[in-house]
Amino acid sequence: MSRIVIVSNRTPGKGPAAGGLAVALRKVLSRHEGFWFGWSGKLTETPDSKPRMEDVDGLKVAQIDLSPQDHHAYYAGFSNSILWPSFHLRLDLATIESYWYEGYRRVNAQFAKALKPLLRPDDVIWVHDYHLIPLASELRALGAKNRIGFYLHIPFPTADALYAIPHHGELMRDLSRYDLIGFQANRDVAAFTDFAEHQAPSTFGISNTEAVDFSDTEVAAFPIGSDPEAFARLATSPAAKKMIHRMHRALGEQELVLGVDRLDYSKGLPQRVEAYEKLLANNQRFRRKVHLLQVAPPSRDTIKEYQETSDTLDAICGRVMGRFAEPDWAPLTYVKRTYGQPSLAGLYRLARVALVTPLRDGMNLVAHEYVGAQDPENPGVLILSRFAGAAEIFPDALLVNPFDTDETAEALRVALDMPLEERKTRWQALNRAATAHNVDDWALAFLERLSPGIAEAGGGATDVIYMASVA
Ligand code: ADQ
Repeated sequence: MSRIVIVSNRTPGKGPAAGGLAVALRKVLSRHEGFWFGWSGKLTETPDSKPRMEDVDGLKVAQIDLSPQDHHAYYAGFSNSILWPSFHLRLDLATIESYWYEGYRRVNAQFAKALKPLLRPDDVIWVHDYHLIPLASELRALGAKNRIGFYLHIPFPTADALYAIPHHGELMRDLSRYDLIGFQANRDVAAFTDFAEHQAPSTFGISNTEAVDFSDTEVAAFPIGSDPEAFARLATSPAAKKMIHRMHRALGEQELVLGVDRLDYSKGLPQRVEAYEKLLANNQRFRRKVHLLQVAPPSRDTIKEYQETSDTLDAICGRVMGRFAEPDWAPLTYVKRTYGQPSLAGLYRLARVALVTPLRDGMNLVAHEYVGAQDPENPGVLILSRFAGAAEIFPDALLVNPFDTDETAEALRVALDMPLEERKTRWQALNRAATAHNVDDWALAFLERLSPGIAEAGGGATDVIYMASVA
């Protein structure tokens, strides 16, 4: 029986997985036999090229270490200072150092060299995310003829932003070595197709002047989701109730407006707080009646642009406090830490409004989780950026342009004033959509398209090899 090999940047660690993606991928592996391959999280000057096979909470994981220099160039450098900002259309935040590309390719070659000896001819390989675009090319160069699929968790850029990425021609050629490319949203498929059909190859230098042939690569949208039923259960768990109780004591009669994000410039946090500031400025009646809780644990904080986003957010939260706080009332709380899923589910359940307003996002799982955790008899309102992939799934949210803070402030007013009947009608539609796009079906749909029949065959025991790098 074919095994499934999942490859991502980081291998999963022991204990409960923090992010939605890690939870989703673990789920695949709990149903299919196999393993997960990726970076161990360890840095060493002389990494062993042979992977270590370990059992991590019942999951087979093969992992390699990396040298600090290679890891820096590959991860903080090319992946997160060039690809991430460019794919999110933030060219102003991209930093280009030409040697980072060499490190990026070197790490992908190391991954391929370590993974290839573990492969059987009929293994099906599922590679995750922008850190590993060249992996199929590197594996093919070593003779791998397996079915290899690639899933991009972040948005695909417009052609202009793509052309701003050094070596974009090689990266596109790398993508053409996959049998299947999965995107989050139709928007991404359209951007990719636009590039593929109207390539303007570089005439600078002697390489990359030929258009890339994508005729052997299938491309489709596979919108990821969460597990809404699990969030519904979690939201009434003892840990969630404890969090709700704690918050009730702190909030009294105030309505909770909630934001939950990694601290990343793509999430639109300063604009969000500014919209809240406008709500309070324009509508005196909401003062003392609402409270914004923004949960935003730091992420990638060795990168300058992330530190700057953190400073900006500190400043704007301070400004709103200074403008509206009184000795016995604070308009907002800003918490920089992670919570377990049950506590998070409690916060979602209590929140009258969720502000999910990224400037650009592949999908955004917080939107899915919030919908899953609502009380059907008294659901809250989802305010969602039209630039999140989730906007294609949730047309019944209040869709906003996150750059237009007046519009978001007005959406907040509408959400806080929304009658129960309308909240219920909207939530029922949102919950149907979240259920229809649950994470289990997402994984099966991708695998089934990559290798027809594999999902059914895997009911209990397909071998899954997960060679991966989760951001
Ligand atoms: P992210 O950019 O990390 O993911 P998102 O989809 O919102 O964004 O996922 C965040 C996950 O982290 C959620 O599951 C959330 O519960 C969790 N999380 C966030 N803050 C937390 C906190 N303070 N404590 C605990 N957990 C927290 C990337 C892409 C997205 C895409 C996902 C999955 O950028 O667009 O939806 O991958 O494909």
